[in-house]
Amino acid sequence: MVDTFDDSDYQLSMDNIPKHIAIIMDGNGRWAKKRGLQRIAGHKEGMNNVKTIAITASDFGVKVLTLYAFSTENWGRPTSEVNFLMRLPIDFFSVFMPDLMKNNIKVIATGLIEKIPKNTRQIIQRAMDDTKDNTGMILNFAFNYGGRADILEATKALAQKVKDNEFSVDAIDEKIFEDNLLTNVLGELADPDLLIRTSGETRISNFMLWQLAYTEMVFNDNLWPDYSSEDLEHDIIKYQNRDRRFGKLN
Ligand code: V07
Repeated sequence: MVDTFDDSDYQLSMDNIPKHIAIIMDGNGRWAKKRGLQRIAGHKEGMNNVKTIAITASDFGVKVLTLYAFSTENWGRPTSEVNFLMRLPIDFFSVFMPDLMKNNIKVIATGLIEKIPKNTRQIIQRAMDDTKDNTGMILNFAFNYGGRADILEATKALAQKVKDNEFSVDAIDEKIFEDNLLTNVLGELADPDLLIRTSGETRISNFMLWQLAYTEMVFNDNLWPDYSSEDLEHDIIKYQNRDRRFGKLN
């Protein structure tokens, strides 16, 4: 049913918009290769598309858009590519800051931020400061993020708190666990309602392992630089035609 779903007759319903959408922006390297360009040209094009999709999501009334920008595993790529990727947030904000302000979008970053180069970190921090009073959509960059690392760090923090007698082992429940994950800043919006992965790959790749427990997933065949506002609309329509049960029967 899900895979044969034809949404051409269906319309977007504005009262069932997923509150939190997470996207794995895959296919930038392949997009470049298809055109005989270097991988970094694909990353640059992908960066421009972040603006388009963020504004569209904001217009639809999405409350949180999480974008998987750099995983803890991406350090294993060639140094030249890693260096290029580390500069993309600088380019991004130097070009798109006015658009973010105009659309009342608030920027945050979740990930092991300490490990990224100082100048990039400072630019991200400044963007977070400059947009902190914006009341619209939260644009959350998962930057140097890994799902297992997130869970491991939470576990260590909890172990330390038990050791410090902040609470007993038995007191640890899902709420306390979530308070120690990197997404705790998102409060009740921490868990995505919809995960989209572009470029036809059907894996989670260590993204938000805890938070994706009940998330609906849509795998779109388009490469990220080609992923359009219409694609986002179609993927949200797919979400709206799913039956979310959270393990219950109803
Ligand atoms: C990156 C462009 C999108 C496709 C995926 C790979 C390349 C935007 C950012 C970014 C990150 C943090 C931030 C502001 C912008 C970014 C990386 C890669 C590493 F605060 N796009 N983009 N960061 N790509």
